[in-house]
Amino acid sequence: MPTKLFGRNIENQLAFVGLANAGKTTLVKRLKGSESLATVPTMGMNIETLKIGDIEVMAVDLGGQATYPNSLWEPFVSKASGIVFVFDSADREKVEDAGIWLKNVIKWAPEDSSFLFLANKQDLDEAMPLEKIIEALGLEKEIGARPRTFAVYPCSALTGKGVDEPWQWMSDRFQRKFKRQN
Ligand SMILES: Nc1nc2c(ncn2[C@@H]2O[C@H](COP(=O)(O)OP(=O)(O)OP(=O)(O)O)[C@@H](O)[C@H]2O)c(=O)[nH]1
Ligand SMILES: [Mg+2]
Repeated sequence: MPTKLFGRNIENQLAFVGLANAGKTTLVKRLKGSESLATVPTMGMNIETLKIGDIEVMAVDLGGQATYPNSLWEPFVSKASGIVFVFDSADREKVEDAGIWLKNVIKWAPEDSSFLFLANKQDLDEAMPLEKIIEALGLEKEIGARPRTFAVYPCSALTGKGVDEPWQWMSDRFQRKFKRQN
């Protein structure tokens, strides 16, 4: 029997994680096609529904501030089918901190989950290029460990540039999984 959370199958769960201000809520709003991308810091979490083909996906947008990563992320990440780690490419001071949380999230993620790392805020002049981020966070190793289920893309949730391709990747992963279950 599939486990239910708020009346939905949690197998179809997508967890959005990343440090505060990385752009998770902006991204979810864009994926939902919301008219306004205005956000406030997420207190706790927001739960949204996203459509992938004819699959209804529960998107859990988790707050990145203060104590949330410690207390709130693990229960959602450890049951998610898809995990989206949003990284602020322009925040050079928090690279190390982001790397620590990324390692934890990778550890909590189910082995067969689809893991998407997004180097967000690429529209900003001060954004680090993708190659630098891959090197700083040791992403090469993660891709090598699970080449089909771990993907890395640069994007801007604010302008929308580069968002379609990774979302297509995640959609393909969900559709593949859904087909296997039927
Ligand atoms: N320039 C730029 N700004 C962005 C981008 N994505 C988000 N932002 C801005 O970054 C700020 C924080 O965005 P949120 O989406 O609220 O960040 P969050 O990750 O949900 O933050 P928490 O809820 O506190 O964990 C807002 O001012 C956004 O407009 C982007 O791709 N480029
Ligand atoms: Mg938020």
